[in-house]
Amino acid sequence: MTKEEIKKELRQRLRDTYALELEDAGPVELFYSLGGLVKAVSNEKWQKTWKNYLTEGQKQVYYFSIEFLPGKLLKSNLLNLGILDEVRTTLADINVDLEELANVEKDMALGNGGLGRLASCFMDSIASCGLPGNGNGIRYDYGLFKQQFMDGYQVELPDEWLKRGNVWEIRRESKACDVHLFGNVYMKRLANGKLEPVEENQTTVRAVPYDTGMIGYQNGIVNTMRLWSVEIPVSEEAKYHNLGERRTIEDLTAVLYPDDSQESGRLVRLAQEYFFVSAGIQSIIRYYKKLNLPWHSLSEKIAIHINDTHPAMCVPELMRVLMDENGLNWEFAWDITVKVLSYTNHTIMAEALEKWPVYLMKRVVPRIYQIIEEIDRRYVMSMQGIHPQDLIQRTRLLQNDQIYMAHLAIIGSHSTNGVAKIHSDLLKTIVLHDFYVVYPERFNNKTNGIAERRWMQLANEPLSDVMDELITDSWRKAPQNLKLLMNYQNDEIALKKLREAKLVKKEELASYILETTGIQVSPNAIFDVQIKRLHAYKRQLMNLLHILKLYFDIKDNPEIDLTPRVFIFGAKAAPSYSYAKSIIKVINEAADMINNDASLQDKIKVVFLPNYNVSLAEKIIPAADVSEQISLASKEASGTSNMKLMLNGAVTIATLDGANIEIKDAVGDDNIYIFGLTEKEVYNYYENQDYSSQKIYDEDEELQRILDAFIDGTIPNIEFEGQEIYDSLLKFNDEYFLLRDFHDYARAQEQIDHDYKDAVLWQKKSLANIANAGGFSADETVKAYAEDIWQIEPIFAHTEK
Ligand code: 26Y
Repeated sequence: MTKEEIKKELRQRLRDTYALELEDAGPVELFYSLGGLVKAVSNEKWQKTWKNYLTEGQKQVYYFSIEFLPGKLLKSNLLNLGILDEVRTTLADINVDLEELANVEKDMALGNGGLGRLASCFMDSIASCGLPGNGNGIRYDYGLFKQQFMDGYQVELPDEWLKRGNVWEIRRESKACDVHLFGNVYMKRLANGKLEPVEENQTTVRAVPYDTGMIGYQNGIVNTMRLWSVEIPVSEEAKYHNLGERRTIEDLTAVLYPDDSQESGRLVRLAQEYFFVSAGIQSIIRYYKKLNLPWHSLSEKIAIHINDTHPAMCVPELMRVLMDENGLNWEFAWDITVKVLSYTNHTIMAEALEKWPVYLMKRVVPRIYQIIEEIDRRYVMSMQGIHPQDLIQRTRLLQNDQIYMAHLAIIGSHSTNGVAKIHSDLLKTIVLHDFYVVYPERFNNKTNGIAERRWMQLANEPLSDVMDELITDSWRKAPQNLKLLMNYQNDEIALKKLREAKLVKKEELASYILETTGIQVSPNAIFDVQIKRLHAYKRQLMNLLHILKLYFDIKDNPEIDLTPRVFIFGAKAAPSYSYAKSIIKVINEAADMINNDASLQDKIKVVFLPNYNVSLAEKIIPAADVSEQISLASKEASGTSNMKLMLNGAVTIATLDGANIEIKDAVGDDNIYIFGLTEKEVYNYYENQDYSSQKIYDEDEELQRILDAFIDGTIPNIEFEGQEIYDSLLKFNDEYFLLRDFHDYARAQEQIDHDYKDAVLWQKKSLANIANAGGFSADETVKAYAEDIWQIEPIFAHTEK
């Protein structure tokens, strides 16, 4: 598109929709007009893409996820369509700043954290690699809550992201389908002697899909992310004269559950899970039937991926649709189901492993429960004489009146993967070891990856420009080419350019910090960043213990030679997770104390930025010098902010956990700061039960002073929270071994303080991180899924043949 064409299109849209001239339009009108233009350009490609899939009869994957976290789409859509620069300069000609328009867009925050963001990085990469793949999820009316701080406490506000409408989606009423909940089911014997399920008194709801185009990076491909919204079917309207009952139905897709790895076990959540699973499976089978192929070919045309256990009801639902609605027998339907489905596990934390009480499942989806019972019965039967009785009992679906959703997902699919090497190994050797004995061939690893386009090209233009200049722009299509940067490790001019690019982003972040919090920070200080959900195992509290150590060090010795450092936090706590909320409160109070103490001479500052989300991540990550990845070894399945920060030249301080280990292998020991217990040492403590935080405390004056600060009034306004935290560390024996890892952590931090002073040395480390980040591209990850698990091929490859 030329500049003139863009201008003409914008003019027309502004007139048609708003009765405005280009010169009179404000950012909101301009954003929606530009969004409309983008959609018009991409719709043509979208139509071509799906028609192509249909005529080529290519196998497609459907990625089922209860969370998607795309963030804002304007700039990434412009980039992927190849018109970002043209649009930017066209707007500049009429004195409009593209950034201002981009800010009008609300973050699409239909996810909590890692798992949801991964789903969106995969959507970008699947389209960009030309792979036939679609998302299937829920269109929540309210996304993840907005976070504010009041008196240092987290306050949650609703996220009204749809208030001004969503320019990217298309409501497809013609593709709606019915989903049945509640009621009861019994088996009726037919004349031919066969048993048939009869369902009665069900509540029928309408699932209406809203499709969003997932635009591939400059390759003409546009895939579909389909999100389902609940409505009352027209035929049922009369039943719902009672407003309360209406609301109950409409609430089904009203809000995203704000729990990240903390089970909620609520009825509505279960109904949500079934709702998007059933609607998705129905629409896939409807599509398959259009192809006029025999049922046994289903797995040659369709792959369905279960993102964590939230969509695990795919197993019984696909069975139900194949048997009850299409007359297949159990054995045939089961064979197809296992071939079509695959599953990713994202956590080993016990409290995040989904289990549903039998009574709830029976009530919400009685027919599904029947099928689950039968899967369980057949599983137990088929294992008799092959495996010992206790193993069979441990691996079955039904135990203690609960349904183990991970067991359902593993037994009902052909592939189970973890999300980093260590995580996949732990699944095999410990967490899911019994299943590994039963199905060794089903287990595999797929280390997570990130969409480099969003996290470098869009988020960090100064760095991208330097990269283009040094190694040409080939890395934009082929992230592995970032490796070429290694040739510049001893080139002082190149190092200086990288340093200057970082400074630009640090200055921008410093202004943002000043605007939003009133705190003044120097861009010359080390920007030390910990951004992720607030969770005890991620150990934000250990970061704070170290900050307090520095605080006392400066207090004791005002002349101490410390490199000025700004500690930056971004984290939301699940509203029901009170311990996590207490940690937020104490960080905020400690921050206040430190930031207002002139005697510290700005040697340390602490900034907790509210409302961490994708857009805020895009501001923080390019400005980071140090990346905090300090979870207790064995607890973080992978992590993905570690990859984003590395890509932007931050140097990592880390435990040997999740993908940190692979990052260490990629950059080499000199370019990362490793500390702390290993996963083996952690498990040894579990086995020997010989950890005593009290003992460490009793023998350690420094830790005494730091921990006492929580209860002796040193940190103000935390009477309750301070005590709670103090107790968690001593009375309750420090579940995540903070005291055990503290000194090694402080040692690594001291090394950082020392190394940062040597600007060239530090910049070399930073360069090595950027150069080796290409191995963590989501493009590579989805290609591995495509080859090993889904057996799908890029559309180009197919058409070339
Ligand atoms: C059952 C329910 C309460 C629940 C809700 C959300 C359970 C889990 C989750 C979310 C889990 C999650 O986000 N896990 C993260 O997945 C990332 C992508 O694989 C990993 O990088 C990260 O280590 C892991 O914590």
